[in-house]
Amino acid sequence: MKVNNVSLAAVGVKMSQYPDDGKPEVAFAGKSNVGKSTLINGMIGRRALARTSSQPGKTRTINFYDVEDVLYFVDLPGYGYAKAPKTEIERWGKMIDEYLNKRKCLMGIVLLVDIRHEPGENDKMMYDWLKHYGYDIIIAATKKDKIKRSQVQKQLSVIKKSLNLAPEDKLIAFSGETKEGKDELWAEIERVIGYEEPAKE
Ligand SMILES: Nc1nc2c(ncn2[C@@H]2O[C@H](COP(=O)(O)OP(=O)(O)OP(=O)(O)O)[C@@H](O)[C@H]2O)c(=O)[nH]1
Ligand SMILES: [Mg+2]
Repeated sequence: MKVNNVSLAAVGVKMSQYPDDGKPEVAFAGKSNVGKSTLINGMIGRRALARTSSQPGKTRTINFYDVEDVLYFVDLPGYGYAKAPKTEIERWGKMIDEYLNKRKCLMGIVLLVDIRHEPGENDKMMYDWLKHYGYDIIIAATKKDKIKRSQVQKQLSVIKKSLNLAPEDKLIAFSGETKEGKDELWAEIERVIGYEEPAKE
């Protein structure tokens, strides 16, 4: 998709605050600091529309980005930020749970994992849970620029094995620095929402 127009359409913590125009949406989930907001910026070609930080726990609300009036990109707060107060972790859990459980126009999830590490227990739980609910899942292995090219295939195999990916799940390496993986990821997102490029005049 050629992206020219993106805007932050809604910020919320409960269902009544989320957009209700029925446009399809794709959500970005993953551990705190894995690079969700960075990946969203890369996909829409904006340097800093989604706020990022080197400190985990940056995104605390559910943020809806309207992309070309075609779909929403949904930036979720990351899980597994141990330093957050317990009450906040609980609130976070409920918010994500409700969103993933009840959101009718949610067509697919991009689950981000760090290409350098074997996925953790939280990643496995999230994957199994998403699978259980029957979502289309795309795994994005982020921070590709942080490892040697010769290590990429090996790390992808580790991730595939560790999450026990199903044959239909797509696994794509991505870098927020070089934007490698962007076109492949866009193709998958378009497939998930059933988007077809408008015919040229
Ligand atoms: N080198 C490199 N750094 C990255 C990449 N993706 C993210 N980062 C860095 O990792 C840090 C966290 O990125 P964010 O995009 O804020 O992570 P997040 O998943 O949105 O984090 P939360 O909002 O806390 O859940 C920032 O310092 C980013 O610059 C990447 O592909 N390559
Ligand atoms: Mg974020």
